Amino acid sequence: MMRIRRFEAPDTTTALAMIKKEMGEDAVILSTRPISNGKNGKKPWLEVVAAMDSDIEALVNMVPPAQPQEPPIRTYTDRAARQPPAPTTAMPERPSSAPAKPAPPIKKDSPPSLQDFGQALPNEIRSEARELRQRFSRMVNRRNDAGTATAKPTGAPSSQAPSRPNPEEVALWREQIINRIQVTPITLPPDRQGPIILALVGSTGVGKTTTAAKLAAWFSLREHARVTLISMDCYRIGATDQLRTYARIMRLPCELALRKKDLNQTIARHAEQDVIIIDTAGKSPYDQKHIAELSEWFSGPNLIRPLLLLPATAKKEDLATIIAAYTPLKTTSLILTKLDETRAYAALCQQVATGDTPVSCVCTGQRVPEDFLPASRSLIEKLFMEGWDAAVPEMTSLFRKFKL
Ligand SMILES: Nc1nc2c(ncn2[C@@H]2O[C@H](COP(=O)(O)OP(=O)(O)OP(=O)(O)O)[C@@H](O)[C@H]2O)c(=O)[nH]1
Ligand SMILES: [Mg+2]
Repeated sequence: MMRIRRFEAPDTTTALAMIKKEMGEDAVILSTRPISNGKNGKKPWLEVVAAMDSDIEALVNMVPPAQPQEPPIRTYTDRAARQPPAPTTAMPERPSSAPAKPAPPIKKDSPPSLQDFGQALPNEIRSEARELRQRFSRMVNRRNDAGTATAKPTGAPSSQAPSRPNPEEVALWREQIINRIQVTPITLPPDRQGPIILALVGSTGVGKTTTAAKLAAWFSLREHARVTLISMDCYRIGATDQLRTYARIMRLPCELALRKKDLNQTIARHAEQDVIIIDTAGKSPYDQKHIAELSEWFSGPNLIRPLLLLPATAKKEDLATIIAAYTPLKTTSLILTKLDETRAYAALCQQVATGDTPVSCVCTGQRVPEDFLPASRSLIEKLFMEGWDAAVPEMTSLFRKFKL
């Protein structure tokens, strides 16, 4: 019986369907690689090597003593795909019913083989095999669900489609995602009673202090508002000096508040201001204690609006983690930073569109105050639909309009 099988298909969906049909739900994918790059009018083609979980365990438990020097476990999938050495295992060029050829006997001085490190590390390989199988079945389930998910935008690529979605479909899908993004630039309500208080929160190094200075400049220079800066960052050496330096250049008051009591007293002292901007310490989104502490500090008599900074350079999973981690703070809006440091906005766009929190500002570089703009729908659309280069003229004209 064939155990490790090689499949060729025009795309992953078709390959997965073939594997599922021929090998069942327990099959795991050992490797995938393109075997034609689609150049010269040729359609791209894919080679997928798959195996049964039980076969991997059989390979592991079979055969001779371990070599003293073992290669790292991570090479397992590559090696398994290239040289399956088990006597009962063969890998045909194409799926076929031909009988399996026995593998050549292993020489004593031959390099370490699959069996060797399988012998030494069976548990690790078993757990990797299990993980691969779970990933495979998650992939299959996701594709099966895609067609029935009601939350998906209409026109989304269907799981049933035998080939890749065409560019028009993708553009339509992207447009529908972008349309879901809420955009609400921060403004000063004319009928406000007391200052609006904005607290910048987010992971380490996302641009909180720089954006605090940009926001202060925006309100002070553009809106002619009275602005106070407060630093609550006693965590990093020099953090307060960084904000103080910006404040000194802009001739704005800057205070330090290290506890909830200090914060409320400082806010009370600056009650005649139009805007108070609080800079907080950056911590890991997994630091729940820090987020609970912020939540506690911001509760109380003053309405403090937490603004969550999301860097365009973060991975999709990390953005989702950050958004989820800061949910207890009830963030009122999002500030997108470091948009200039990448040209790939799909992850950010998707994550921002997933929630209801509006985008209020965008940061496009390190310069204070220049590289900052209040969010506008047309800018967000341009950037996420057409990319950085297409959005630059729009940004330039907005900078000119705001005369920063
Ligand atoms: N390219 C680029 N760099 C930025 C942007 N915003 C901030 N930076 C840079 O990112 C670095 C970190 O910025 P900070 O403002 O200190 O970040 P932070 O979130 O206050 O950092 P911590 O307080 O340490 O958590 C600095 O070098 C900034 O100049 C941006 O929009 N684009
Ligand atoms: Mg900072």
